[in-house]
Amino acid sequence: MSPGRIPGTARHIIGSQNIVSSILCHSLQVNMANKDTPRPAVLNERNTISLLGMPFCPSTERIRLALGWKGLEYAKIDIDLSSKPPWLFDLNPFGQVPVLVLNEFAVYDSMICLEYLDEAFPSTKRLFPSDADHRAWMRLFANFVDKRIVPAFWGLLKSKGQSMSDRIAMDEGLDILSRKIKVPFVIGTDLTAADIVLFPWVKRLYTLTAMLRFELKQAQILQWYDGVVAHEVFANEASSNNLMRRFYDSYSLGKPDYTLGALAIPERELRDEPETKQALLRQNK
Ligand SMILES: N[C@@H](CCC(=O)N[C@@H](CS)C(=O)NCC(=O)O)C(=O)O
Repeated sequence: MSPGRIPGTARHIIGSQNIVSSILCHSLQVNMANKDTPRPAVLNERNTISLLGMPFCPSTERIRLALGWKGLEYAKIDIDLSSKPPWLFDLNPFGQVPVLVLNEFAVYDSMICLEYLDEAFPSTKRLFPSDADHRAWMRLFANFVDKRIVPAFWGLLKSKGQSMSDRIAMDEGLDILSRKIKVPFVIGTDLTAADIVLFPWVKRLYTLTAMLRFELKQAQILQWYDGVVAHEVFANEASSNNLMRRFYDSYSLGKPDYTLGALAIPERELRDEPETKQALLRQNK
């Protein structure tokens, strides 16, 4: 069990209900479910949070980070997006991940999931500030990431860094963000949804520099990233850089290899292995 998680029986207030959760385990329930995989029984378990996701999906990463920050246990159901199980569409008509399921209620779209987690579990660490202006600012921040950074990222990935318009859009977007971001966290001293929303994208820019032929130069963003990447929640929940590179390599060739998702478990053991200083030293001996 990762540090900071609410172990065993946990008590949460959901809406007006006071729910005592039965054992909520953070375990892999299904590894890369495909069209032939039956609907997992855990989806019907009372008071158990299930996260349907994909190990390399940046939106799923947001939810893993949020659940980690809140110390909420959950059952992980990874989906093979090249062979979607029919029951995924019952939970999200768009057939996308992430999807959060709790007591037969399904929520999708990462930003809506983050807001839902804050409202459903008000006694856990908050992701959003309480006053209207700051909440709106955070939604605008997320909107900027999703409308400016995300499309430029896909454009760079698909063109292997050749698309000049995406290169310019990314640089301009990062310039704007760097003027909004504080350190160690986006709004200053507290970790919030803004850090969680941005992190997976900066991580990808950082990790895929060679593939994207794009160098992140904004000092403020680099400083912010260095700080959050060392934070316990980010260190525990972020996915393996090496597998991520292999996955995006296959994605950029138009054939995303979702089978790599099965290797992402257990992510912690595989994370960064060939890249750590020790491993490099061993290789170079
Ligand atoms: N706006 C959504 C985007 C979700 C999304 O694009 N999910 C991708 C995986 S990262 C997906 O499910 N792709 C499969 C598909 O679109 O068919 C969010 O933030 O949750």
